[in-house]
Amino acid sequence: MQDEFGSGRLIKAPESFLSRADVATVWAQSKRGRRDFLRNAFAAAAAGVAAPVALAQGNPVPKDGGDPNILNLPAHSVGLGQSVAVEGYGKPSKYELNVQRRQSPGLTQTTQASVSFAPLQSLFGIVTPSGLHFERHHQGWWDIDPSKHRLMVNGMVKAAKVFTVDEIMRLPAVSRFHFIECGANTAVDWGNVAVPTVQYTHGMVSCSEFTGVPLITLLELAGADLKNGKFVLAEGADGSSMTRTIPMELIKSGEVFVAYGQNGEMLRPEQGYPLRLIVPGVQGVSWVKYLRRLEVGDQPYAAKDEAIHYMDLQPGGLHRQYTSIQECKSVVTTPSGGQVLLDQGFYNISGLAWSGRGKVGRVDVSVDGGRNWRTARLQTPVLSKALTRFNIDWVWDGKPAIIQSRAMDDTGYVQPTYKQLRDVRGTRSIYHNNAIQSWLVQESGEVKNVQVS
Ligand SMILES: Nc1nc2c(c(=O)[nH]1)N[C@H]1C(S)=C(S)[C@@H](COP(=O)(O)O)O[C@H]1N2
Ligand SMILES: [Mo]
Repeated sequence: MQDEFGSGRLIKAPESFLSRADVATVWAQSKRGRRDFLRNAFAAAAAGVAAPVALAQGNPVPKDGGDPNILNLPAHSVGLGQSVAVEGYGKPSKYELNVQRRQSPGLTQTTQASVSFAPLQSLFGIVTPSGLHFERHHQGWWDIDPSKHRLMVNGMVKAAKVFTVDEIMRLPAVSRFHFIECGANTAVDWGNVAVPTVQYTHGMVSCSEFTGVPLITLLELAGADLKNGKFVLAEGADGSSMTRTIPMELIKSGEVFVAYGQNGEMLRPEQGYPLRLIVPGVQGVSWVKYLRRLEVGDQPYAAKDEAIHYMDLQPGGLHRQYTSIQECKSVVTTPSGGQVLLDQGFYNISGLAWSGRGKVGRVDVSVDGGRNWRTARLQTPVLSKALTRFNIDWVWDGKPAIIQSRAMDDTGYVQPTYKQLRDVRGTRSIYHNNAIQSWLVQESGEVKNVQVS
């Protein structure tokens, strides 16, 4: 049961799944089977008859004469499995091949300067498996030799300092869970409904446990002027010359760090191996990958990725610049666009919420397009500037329903409706669309992306 868009685990059960009735039959047979097994074994021993032929191939006949596979167990329950470490680095089950990052056809002119979206509809909890982390490259990705890579700290410092990756890995480390969201996530839905699944509407967000060294430590080691230095320019080593200004206030908070680790192992090449900047709460573009230089300065740099791109168009020809924080946002991932509800009855509505300003405080869910709201359960852990998983019970009566989630963060900020957002920003914005998402459940059970103002 796979579909073109990989909308994930269809809620409709595939034929190959056991129904509840089947499960009950199997369970009853298994209990009866165990009794029969004992009875047969005793009878055979008493009568001294020949042992029955084994049912499963290659299954030795036990000496006591009992039927080794009277339960008619599948091969995997009676034979030998695979050897350990057949592959030194494991892979997901072959039944999960539909869980993939995906590109949006026609979105960009070249696949090097493009995006792949994370399959949010297929993920549980809050961590994005590294191989499914969304990708955004401006000039393609590289697998850089860490022994040759260097990170320089210069500008308003006592003496410019160059670090090797090994030197950085010897320093005191921190590990923290954070989400990264591209400022352009949900951008195609500004004007109207544009894409069918949550992978394409919201899949430019991911969450990992990152490990590395606080940026302030590196600045101190270089003797940076932390009084007059107000900004740091971060620069990447790929052809895009990705450069972003990071305010010193954020760095002094200790939250910004230079990472080499992701989910317990080294960063993936697509994520900036061997070094990337982690700027919690701030839009993805500031999380410079293949980080090679940090320059301390006393004013914002107005780099190309701040002066031309990543600005928000406003009505009347105005625009906003340096709007870096990803405001509070949420989305229901199940049920979501492209999925099909099997039949009426119980469903666990599940989704993700996040805020660039701190922790998620509350998530409300509506199944009637925003008329009535119920508060969802937040799944622990609820971490600052990390994805937060929410769940809520729902009994579907088979009638059309519009499912929405509305998150609130611990500053009290509430995720806006499309109308509220468009009143301020118009419809020509690209970045920073954090509006409430709506999924229409049709009578057929099919779920569609819709917009409710
Ligand atoms: N060096 C470098 N850093 C970069 C980019 C890039 O193209 N080159 N893309 C930026 C953008 S726009 C985003 S959204 C994030 C994407 O990170 P990811 O590919 O790990 O998801 O990296 C940012 N850092
Ligand atoms: Mo981005």
